[in-house]
Amino acid sequence: MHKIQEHNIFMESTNQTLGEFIIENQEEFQYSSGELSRLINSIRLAAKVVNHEVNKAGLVDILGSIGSDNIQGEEQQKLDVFANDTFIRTLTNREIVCGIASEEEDSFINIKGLKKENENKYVVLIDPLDGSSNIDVNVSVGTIFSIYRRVTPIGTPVKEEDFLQPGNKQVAAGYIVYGTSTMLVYTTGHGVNGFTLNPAIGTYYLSHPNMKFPEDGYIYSVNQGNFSQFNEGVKKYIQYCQADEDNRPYTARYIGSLVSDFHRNMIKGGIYMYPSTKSNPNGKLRLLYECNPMAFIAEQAGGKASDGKTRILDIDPTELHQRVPFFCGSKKMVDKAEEFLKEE
Ligand code: AHM
Ligand code: MG
Repeated sequence: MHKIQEHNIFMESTNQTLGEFIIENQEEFQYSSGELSRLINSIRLAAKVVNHEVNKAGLVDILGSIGSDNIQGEEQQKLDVFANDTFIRTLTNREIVCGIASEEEDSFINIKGLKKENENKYVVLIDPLDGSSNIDVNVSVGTIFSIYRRVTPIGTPVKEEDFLQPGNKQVAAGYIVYGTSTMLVYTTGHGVNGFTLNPAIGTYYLSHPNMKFPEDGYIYSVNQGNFSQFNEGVKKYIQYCQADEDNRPYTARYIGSLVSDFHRNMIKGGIYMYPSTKSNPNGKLRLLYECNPMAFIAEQAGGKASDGKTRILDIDPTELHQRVPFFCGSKKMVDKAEEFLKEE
């Protein structure tokens, strides 16, 4: 049986708020002008609004589908639309970015300045409500965001190439998990910090400073219902996880909400996998909205993210809604999964 690992759950309580933390760490940003800080502040605000709505989902007529499909033919839930609108509206009204791409939008959005040219440097890519099929059953969902500096000239309309950058060019990335408590976790390339929302006063407090993936873990998270559709390497790795040897079998935990599965694995040690399947040869998850930001956070927390062979952050994207197989988590576990995949 597996031995219980030491968790890196941080019980220290600090009184530092997210707002204070952002100001204090502003100089860490390479091109600090306060713009990135204001951008993260806007995301923090939008996340509070979405959190409020998610939490009353069971009370009001907000559950269920609105009967339209998004670009990828998936049914959009009402809260998906609400979260998408909230993030886009907040970032647009505050004129804080020059462009936004969202998992829920067909194409990217160019943000024009109201009074003068938009001189902002950053573009945001967002999955406004990830795992939304879980909302109806009161299971945690999340928001994922990723921030890049534009590559086209400031003051001109953004182009697709501003969004199609490899993940190693991200300047910040984060997620919000709307769980038993609401947390915002983010990185600007200087480690990963987690903030918990105190709903009574609407303030996030630094609750998980310097989060780290345990180097090894004992949890594997995969939709095992797809087992018959996985390739041999993935099947063998899953069998390895289940074998009664050394410190195995591992524990299987799969919420079906990437943010929540990732968050648990980062705290306890584990691997999340969404491999290619016969019906989805590139897996299900989107490189730009889901895999890159999670990979950046994972690496900043000492973990690893791979498509099975290549580092996620080194993949050159070719389209906005591109999908890739995803293996992410404790470094030793991802290394092991790659070993099995290489043998193919
Ligand atoms: P979504 O962006 O449409 O919500 O899909 C992404 C979600 C992930 O959060 C989750 O890990 C995965 O899809 C679950 O997929 P499946 O139900 O195929 O296991
Ligand atoms: Mg998603």
